[in-house]
Amino acid sequence: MTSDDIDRRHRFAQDCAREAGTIARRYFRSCEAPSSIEKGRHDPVTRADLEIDRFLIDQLAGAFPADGILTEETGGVPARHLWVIDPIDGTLNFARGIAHFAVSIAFCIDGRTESGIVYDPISDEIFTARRGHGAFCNGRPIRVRTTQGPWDAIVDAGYSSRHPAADYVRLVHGLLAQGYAFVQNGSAAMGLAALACGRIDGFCELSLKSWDVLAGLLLVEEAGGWTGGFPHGPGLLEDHEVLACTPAIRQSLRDLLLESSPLRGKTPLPSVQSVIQKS
Ligand code: LIP
Repeated sequence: MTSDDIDRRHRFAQDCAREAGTIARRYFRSCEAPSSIEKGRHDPVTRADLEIDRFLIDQLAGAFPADGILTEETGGVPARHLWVIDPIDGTLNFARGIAHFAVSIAFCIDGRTESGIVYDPISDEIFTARRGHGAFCNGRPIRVRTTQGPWDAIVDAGYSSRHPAADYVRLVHGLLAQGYAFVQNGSAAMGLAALACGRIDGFCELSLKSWDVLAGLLLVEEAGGWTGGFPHGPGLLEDHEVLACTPAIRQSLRDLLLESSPLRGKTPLPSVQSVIQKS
């Protein structure tokens, strides 16, 4: 696939994300929004998730019929050329009328994310990154903050009911003990976008899916931040620990996550380099 082919997909995905955002806005805080089904504890799916999921699959499959597609609501199988989509990341916020959710679209080639789009339909901010070409918000270049240390840093520590609460409590305790300010805003894609544009300093969660984070992780990397990556191949279908932050607090957050994770000390987080080499 040529660079022009990737560019075409990168531009097309931005148009799709904006249209998907129009659907989300139509449902948001409307009487239709509460019609949600619980997939798990604090893990709903709404009519809007399903409609956007279908819309994005139709658009992308129509424009690029040979590409594979993996989405939160429909699933899919890993492929060489693969779209990884979360129609609404932060569905619990969306379903409760909290304006903090996003459409997330990533395009990957041979296990490497090449394009990432995170669209916030409420603020009308579109965060975009193309590997090797930088990260942008509404077309303007973005960079991560220059963090001085924990006392100067805000970390979004996402919580998933799929993971033992005790590990999460240990993680939050560790963050506070080291002097970090901590938030839990309920959308991994939005957390990573906020990190990429310098609003916060770190994002971590003990258990996340590829569709929640692939686009956001590329935003952070292209904005000068550090990420622990995300396994591709069959790993795209599983839950994994995710960490991304500004370079200054990388070691401190890696240590905290190791102390909190159930495999404490046994499986060090991979470096970005090793993740890229493996894929
Ligand atoms: C959700 C997130 C949220 C995270 C949950 C969940 P969904 O995704 O991004 O931040 O804490 O584990 O996966 O279900 O709203 O797309």
